[in-house]
Amino acid sequence: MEVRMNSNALKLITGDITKQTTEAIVNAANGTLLGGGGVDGAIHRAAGKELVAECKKIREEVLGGDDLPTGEAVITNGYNLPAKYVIHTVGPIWHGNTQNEEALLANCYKHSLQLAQEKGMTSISFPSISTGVYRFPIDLAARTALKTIIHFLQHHSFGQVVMTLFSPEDYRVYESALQQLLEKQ
Ligand code: AR6
Repeated sequence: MEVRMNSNALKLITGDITKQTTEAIVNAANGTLLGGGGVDGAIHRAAGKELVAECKKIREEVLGGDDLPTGEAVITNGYNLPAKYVIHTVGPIWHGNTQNEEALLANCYKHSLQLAQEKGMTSISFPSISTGVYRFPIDLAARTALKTIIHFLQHHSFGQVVMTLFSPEDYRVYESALQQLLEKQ
């Protein structure tokens, strides 16, 4: 499914984000930036060892040895990936929406898009942040992600944003959320 917004496009696809050819792909990382399972593990495996080395450097030199806070984003090269850059963001762990999880998830999308635009990029692919190991309910995550992306595309001239959903079930959730949001406009 693809929708146009001003000069921008928002596309939903089913697929593997490590294969995407947009200028940047987004990683659903953890605060350490040192890799993990799920999409994070897949991105690090496909990019090669140089990716974790650059992440370590950012952790030491930019973050003073601390974790990247939830909702923030940093950028590295993509190394062996087709995408030139990886934007690493940390989604919230779901605690029943008692810890500002919706706003923190929106920040992941907003800050990743802002970083991509600051770097002059015109295309980016996102995975479904927080809906795996971090257990954020996918219907609420889909609404939050798509609302944030649509708001950004309505106010900026960017290019193409691709939501890369890993399963047909996840795709259907995002597709129906997008249809509902567009009907409301
Ligand atoms: N391409 C696209 N989507 C994928 C891929 C892929 N190759 N692999 C998995 N997904 P998760 P989180 C989907 O658990 O919930 C890591 O260990 C997956 O089906 O990867 O944000 C980190 O280090 C799901 O829909 O991320 C953190 O510790 C979505 O990506 C923690 O998991 C997100 O699932 C982050 O948890």
